[in-house]
Amino acid sequence: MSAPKVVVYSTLMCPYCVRAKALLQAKGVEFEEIRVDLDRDRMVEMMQRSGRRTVPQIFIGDVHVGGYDDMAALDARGGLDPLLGLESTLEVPAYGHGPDASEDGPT
Ligand SMILES: N[C@@H](CCC(=O)N[C@@H](CS)C(=O)NCC(=O)O)C(=O)O
Repeated sequence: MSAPKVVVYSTLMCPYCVRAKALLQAKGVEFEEIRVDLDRDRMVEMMQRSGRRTVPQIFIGDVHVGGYDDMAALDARGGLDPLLGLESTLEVPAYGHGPDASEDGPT
């Protein structure tokens, strides 16, 4: 599955933007950063797309995730990685499968 485009509308002096970018970077996700403090047209674009005026505003594909708090909450619910197209990191127990599982699995 191809990864959706991730866009972060941000400004320079913005702790929530720093946290949002750090979370995405920690997941190894590439994103486009749009500095709305440098470009008023992009600020207007952000407000029209999101209906909000605070930064950051994060979009994954066509989905408006919201700000940093929204993205962190989505991540805590396990909803962010699937939206980003990341592989699940859930470990699937091998009980009952394969040659070594017969003595280790639950009865
Ligand atoms: N809960 C929001 C808070 C965002 C926020 O307060 N951003 C500040 C900059 S770091 C902002 O846009 N302040 C301007 C305003 O409140 O109008 C989030 O997690 O993104």
